[in-house]
Amino acid sequence: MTDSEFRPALLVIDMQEDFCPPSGALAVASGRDIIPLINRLLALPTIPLKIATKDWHPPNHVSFAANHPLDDGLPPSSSSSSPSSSSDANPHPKPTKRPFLDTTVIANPRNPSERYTTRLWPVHCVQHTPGASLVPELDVSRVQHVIEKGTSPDVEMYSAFCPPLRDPKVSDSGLAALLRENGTTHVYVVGLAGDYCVRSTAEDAVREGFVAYVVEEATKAVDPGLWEDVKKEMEEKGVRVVSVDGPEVR
Ligand code: VGL
Ligand code: ZN
Repeated sequence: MTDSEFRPALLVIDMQEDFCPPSGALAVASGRDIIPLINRLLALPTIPLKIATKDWHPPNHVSFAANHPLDDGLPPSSSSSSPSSSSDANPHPKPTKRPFLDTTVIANPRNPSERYTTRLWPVHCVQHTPGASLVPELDVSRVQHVIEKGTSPDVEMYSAFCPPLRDPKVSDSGLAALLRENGTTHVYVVGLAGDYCVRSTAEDAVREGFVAYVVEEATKAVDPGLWEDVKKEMEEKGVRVVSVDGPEVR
């Protein structure tokens, strides 16, 4: 392979307070520990393009368990749901579904039979809140572009490229076009969470025609117990999971 065929980009996914201990609303265990390594990657002069993403939800986002009344008439898809309180502000909150479970949502309000299953989460990364800010230790001075995703209230969006089902209601994030404008051939995906946004972004990168690496030490999973399986599934889709200590990769 000639040098002209290797133009890498670094994609730093969702390094935000809400995904980090000690106080993030959806803290990923050890999520803060990967910041020094990500800063080392950000400092590499051999990577010409560095992009960070932010999960950037409106308060009424579909992925928040607190936005799903228990009695919405839609079947839960996993486990049983029991009431959870939603907000301190309301003295009589309507019981809502619990976070960390899958639920059925209506994809198209004009056609309620169009449904899909998605995982519910605690309220996190609400636009303009402290929890949505990038962690201050991250060396953002090296980042040329910040991409916001998950901004449409009724669409969950793990991938930094575009929503699942390529929903026509939601505009593409512009990431693929940005990479192409820069002549990018290979992407290195790092950040949080390994089993959700990092994974979806890397898989979409392959679909978009890029060579995609996930740097294993530079990510952490919401569910570390499933990480080995997630890695296999990513690799089956053409993502290359690599180690910073491994052989030099191209
Ligand atoms: C993410 C769950 C919900 C992520 C975002 O960044 O991996 N996970 N929203
Ligand atoms: Zn989110």
